[in-house]
Amino acid sequence: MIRLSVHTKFFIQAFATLMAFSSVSSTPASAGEILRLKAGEIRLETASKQFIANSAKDILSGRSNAEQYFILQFAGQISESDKAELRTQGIEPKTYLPDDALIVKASRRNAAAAALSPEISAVAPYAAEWKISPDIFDIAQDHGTFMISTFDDALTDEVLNELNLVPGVQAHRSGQRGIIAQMSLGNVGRIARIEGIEWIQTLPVFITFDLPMAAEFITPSATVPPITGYESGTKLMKMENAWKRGFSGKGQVVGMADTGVDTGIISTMHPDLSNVVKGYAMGYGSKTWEDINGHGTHVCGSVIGTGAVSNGGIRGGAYNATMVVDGLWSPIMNNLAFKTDFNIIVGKPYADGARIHTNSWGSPQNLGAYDSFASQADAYMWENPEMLMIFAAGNSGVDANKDGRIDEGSVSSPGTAKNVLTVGASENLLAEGGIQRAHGTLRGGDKNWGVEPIKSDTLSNNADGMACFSSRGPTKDGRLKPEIVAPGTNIVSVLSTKAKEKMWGEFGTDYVFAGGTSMATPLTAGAAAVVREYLVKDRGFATPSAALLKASLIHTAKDMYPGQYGTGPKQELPTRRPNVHEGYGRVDMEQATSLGNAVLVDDKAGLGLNETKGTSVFVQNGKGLRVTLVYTDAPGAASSAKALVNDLDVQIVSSSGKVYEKADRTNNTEMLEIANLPEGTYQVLVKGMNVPQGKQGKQPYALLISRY
Ligand SMILES: [Ca+2]
Ligand SMILES: [Ca+2]
Ligand SMILES: [Ca+2]
Repeated sequence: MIRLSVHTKFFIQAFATLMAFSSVSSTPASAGEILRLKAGEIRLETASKQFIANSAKDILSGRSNAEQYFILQFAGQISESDKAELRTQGIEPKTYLPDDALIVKASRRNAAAAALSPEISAVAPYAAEWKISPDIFDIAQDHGTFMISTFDDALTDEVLNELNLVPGVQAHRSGQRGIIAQMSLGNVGRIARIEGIEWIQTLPVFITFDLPMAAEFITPSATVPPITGYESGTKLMKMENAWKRGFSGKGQVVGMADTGVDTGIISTMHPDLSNVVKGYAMGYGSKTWEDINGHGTHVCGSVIGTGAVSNGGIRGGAYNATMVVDGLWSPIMNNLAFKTDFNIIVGKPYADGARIHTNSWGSPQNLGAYDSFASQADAYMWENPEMLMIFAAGNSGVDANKDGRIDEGSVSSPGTAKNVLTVGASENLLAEGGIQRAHGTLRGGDKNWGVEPIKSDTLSNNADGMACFSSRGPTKDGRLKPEIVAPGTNIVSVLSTKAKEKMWGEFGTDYVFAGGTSMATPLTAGAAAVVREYLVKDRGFATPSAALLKASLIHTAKDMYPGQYGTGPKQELPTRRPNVHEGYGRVDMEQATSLGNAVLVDDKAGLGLNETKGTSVFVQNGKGLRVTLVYTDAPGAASSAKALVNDLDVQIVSSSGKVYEKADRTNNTEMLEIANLPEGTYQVLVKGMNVPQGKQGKQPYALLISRY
């Protein structure tokens, strides 16, 4: 929504003037002709000619040695040797931009010289108007708080000093490449010209992704009903089947960033949380990681709760794993408030041995955007490919256009990141306790869920239904999110002894009901810990990549098609998986820990541009093949209109040469499911279609192949 204040209108005029220097076009073009930015599709030709024409003047004015940031666009795909060649010319490649362009650091002279090469189609200074997120127009006030990213850690202090020299700007450092600044919208246009700034966006406000409920909506329960096994949410995920096989997370360490856990003191921790081994106080002004909110304790219990006080009746999926806690609660802000730097939030638990990190929070603004924070999440996983970061999709699922279907495009950042596993909520199966009212009667229900079949439906009456509030994909650049769902309504877990609120109502004295993608996410993290234990102990992967872990969960998920409203015009899941509601389906631990007949590939060397690797499998007549490819991609630029950087494809090729493929140019996760194949040997090929930002030129990947 664009709400225009007088100042905003003034700012848009200023912005339009800036934009006039670049010609915007939406016509498709071949590789290396169009720059696809959030600011628009841009042809660099004019700006490039202008820059080259001015390079003689630079020499005369003594400016030619000044280093700055440029966009170099190539006439075709960028190879590793192209980048090596740039380095020999004193040009430092930084970020990839589609199509076939790089942001580089170079002197004006070297940049102008590079333009002479036939491989380079254009060179132009990285312009101020490309650095500004379109979401800035969404803010209602003249003043705002903004997040500014620099190109380099070493530049951040320099940029900070320059910012603080601008009248009316108050800025402080937040993280390696991050600055938080308060200023007017007019100043945003002004400071965008500062060299070294990559991106400016509004500062995300992070919230926990439990769905708040008014106390009068809660079904009172005088006595604790007998435990059926469904309360924790683990039963619908068939977690018991993994436990029976001996996998319950032993030896695995899970990190969690949240409001804290229980007392924040190991020696006085709730008996169910005896596997919490360490915690950090990371909230602004906080000296403790105690949980006065209750959210973090509930989330923690869903991962590693032992069920000590319920005879194992209510426990987390990985009740034998251990937990390291990041407390993000700020007593000053009375909310989540912390230094937004994954090298700290995820880096500390990583150093403590965690290889799964669960996050039931995000920012419900600028839905679907691949913003700076999403890019940073991807960067952390790119640098640390064994760490699987898991994020809740958010609770922005609504039927605003009143067609009886939840609208698309509502996933929150950082759940919009490519490499993280993003989790939506499906319904738990529980007819008593918690919230049992019809959707239409909940707060905002008339507006959000006011049309049948959603209106009179309830939250936990159909195992194959989506939670109405669960955020839906795709992202703004068309990527499929969430990838997976787990139960997230009327979930019972541990009640913090410090909590002031009782969320969706108490369940006895030690437990409490809650709902939200917040609850589905730790259940998935517990599943990931159990699958990781299985991969290590049963499948011989000593250090499985996050991509393999993510692929294993996706590959074995249960398609909930057609959802809870039958088939027809208001069918909940419009297509079989993958779809932007359930992703690839609900976590299924029976399948995820019995991959005996599957081929699992964790290729850490990876593929370069135009390289192909193949695996052959024999398929009996009438059987099907399911192939899942997942890779942890290089981080996309926040300024880019497209997050995907490296592009691998998977193909199935029959002995007669028939090719099955999706030729996906958008996602870093692909699944091919081909049923009823003729008998024969099939080649499963993974191809490097485009690898502009490889590790030594190569993109690692994980691949799972099953016959069914
Ligand atoms: Ca709708
Ligand atoms: Ca329902
Ligand atoms: Ca692809």
